[in-house]
Amino acid sequence: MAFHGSLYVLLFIFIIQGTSSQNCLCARGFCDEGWVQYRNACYMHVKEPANWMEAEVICQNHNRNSHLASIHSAEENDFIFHLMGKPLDYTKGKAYWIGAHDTFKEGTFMWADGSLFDFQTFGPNQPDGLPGEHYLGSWSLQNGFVTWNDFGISWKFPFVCKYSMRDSRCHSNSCF
Ligand SMILES: [Ca+2]
Repeated sequence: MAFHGSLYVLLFIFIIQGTSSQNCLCARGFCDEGWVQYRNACYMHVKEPANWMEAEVICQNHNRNSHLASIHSAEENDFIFHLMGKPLDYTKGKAYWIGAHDTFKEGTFMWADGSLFDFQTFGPNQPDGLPGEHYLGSWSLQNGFVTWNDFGISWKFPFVCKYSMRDSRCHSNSCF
């Protein structure tokens, strides 16, 4: 029995370690319920498809500091790709909106949350700025990383919301 007890303890430790190191996309961390923490921000995968503008409004309604997600590194881009379930075929709606647009000046993209547009990972020949294509979403894999495309607003995709914990009011036990 003692042997079995030890085995169960070992199994339990293994599961805990496996959860923290491999499946950490489900970690709420310090985020509000329904959100997943990555570094100092919280993310939410919204599965119901919407056009870009509808998606941005829905993100703002979830949390007062939330917008469609801005992305500032290849690592963050990869995290979101996994959070979204690695969707790849946008022709079947299997893509997702992120928070950039160039509606003010063609070719000059801005993040909806006001952060600096300091990282980009467009696919080949994108953004092509076809008429009405002002909104960024995921597009295709290149060398194992998902790239972006500028889409027209009429596409309906799932989307990812984000809020920075630095911008949030601290609740009990929910800030550093
Ligand atoms: Ca395009």
